[in-house]
Amino acid sequence: MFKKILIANRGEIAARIIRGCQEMGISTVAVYSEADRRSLHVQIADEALCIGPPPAAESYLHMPKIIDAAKQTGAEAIHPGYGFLAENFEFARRCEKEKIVFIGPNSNALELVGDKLRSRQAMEKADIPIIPGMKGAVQDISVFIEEARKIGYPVMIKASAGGGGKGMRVVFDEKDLTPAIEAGMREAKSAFGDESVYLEKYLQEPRHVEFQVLADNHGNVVHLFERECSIQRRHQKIVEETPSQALDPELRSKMGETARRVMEVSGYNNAGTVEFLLDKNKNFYFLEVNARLQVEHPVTELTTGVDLVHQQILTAWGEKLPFSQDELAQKGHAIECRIYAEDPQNNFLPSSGKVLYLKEPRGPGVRHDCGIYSGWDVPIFYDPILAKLIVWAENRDVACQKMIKALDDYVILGIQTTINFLRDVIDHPRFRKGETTTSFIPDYFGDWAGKKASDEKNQMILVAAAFDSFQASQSGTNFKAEKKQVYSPWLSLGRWRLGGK
Ligand code: MV4
Repeated sequence: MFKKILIANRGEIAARIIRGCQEMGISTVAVYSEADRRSLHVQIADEALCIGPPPAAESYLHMPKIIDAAKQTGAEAIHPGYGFLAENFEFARRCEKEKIVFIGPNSNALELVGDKLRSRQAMEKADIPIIPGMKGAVQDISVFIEEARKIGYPVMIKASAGGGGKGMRVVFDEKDLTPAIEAGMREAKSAFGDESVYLEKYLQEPRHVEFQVLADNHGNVVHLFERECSIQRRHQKIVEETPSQALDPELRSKMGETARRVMEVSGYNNAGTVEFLLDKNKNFYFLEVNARLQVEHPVTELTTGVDLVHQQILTAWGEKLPFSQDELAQKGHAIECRIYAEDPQNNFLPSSGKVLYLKEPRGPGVRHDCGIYSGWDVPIFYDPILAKLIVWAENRDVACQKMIKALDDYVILGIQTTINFLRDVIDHPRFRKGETTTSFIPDYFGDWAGKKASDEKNQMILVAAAFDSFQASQSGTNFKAEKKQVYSPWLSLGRWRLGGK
């Protein structure tokens, strides 16, 4: 097995991966920017290396610095987490060239699935259902007009380079088509440096249902069922769950089998996710492959009992998958809420500053994947995700109850967070009924003003925070991340015992 793995990421996901490595007896190397000197991932890793100034382009996205860090520390593999270099096929290729194992798919599969139009073509050839529309990038407006007439309005313009809703436009009428294409091209150009766009049929109020897949280096591919991720705000997921209320066993196995084939067709290995859109009539269409460990992976772990980080490491090492498709099953229900440093009462403006107090929720079936601690300063440079709260219960109703209780118990002081917003989302009658489509947030939470916590709760929180801060001051907590204390029982013993007496 690998002896040492470098984690090319930060925050909660770096902490999650470090934990997974340590559980397997693998030593870990954290890399960090100057803004992250005191970050949690630096404190919990076995070794830590500063790789540059705060901007990601000069640190977490800087390929030569990260490869150097791996060489310098003797790390045999790099886990990229999500975001940053996770889906960068050039980075995967450089790792391959340097004989450092990239814990993710091979660079060719990564290149293919990163190109929306190319993967659409490959999937159509393999009889994977795709949304009706264009399969090639053309510049000629008349081709768009003709295609839109053929498939019928409404249609959607999408960027070939794709992602995050950038360059996307819905068009209900032919007279609006040309300006929408031009606007889409402009937006795609500035977001991706690639102005090519294509057109497909617009699905109204679809659900976003994705399938987790694991593929080893020996041709075995299994799926680990679905995650329902329709609760999104401006293309950012905020709540994910499994199983999806929209699937029955038959549809689930049909979509799962399709997801498996998507990975086979792509020549994919390691963990990945196949995204589908599901329409009102339960037709499903391939959307794209997410070639990484995803933020929402814990709901799959809790319902299948499979540790996805362990499996990523094992398959990267060359092990065969330890289970076949028919040995995998879903049990119970899991829900995840993403905790962001954002102000829901101020248009979700990112919030930075010192975490004055953190009280983590606990209880049976409660998991908290966390990247922060009391006393830490949230930097402004990166994605504002702080932590994830995941619950498991025997069924969806109980899982919702557990989530509400856990959110009620959860306290973060000093910065604005999405905790109270999430509580209202989970408690909404439509959510409780499982009526979750991609228009849920805009329909019911477009103008969320929130509720003030009761004076009594605020007072209790303040007393608890004051007490906690007093305790911290008494114990002389220090945050010297760069000089790591190596724990040795001998250091705490007197000279006479060291002398063997
Ligand atoms: C669509 C669609 C409707 N019709 N494509 C948004 C991000 C991107 N990955 C795909 N997206 C969509 N593509 C067609 N043909 C609606 C969306 C969409 C969406 C999809 C999943 C989750 C949330 C969404 C929110 C708005 C739009």
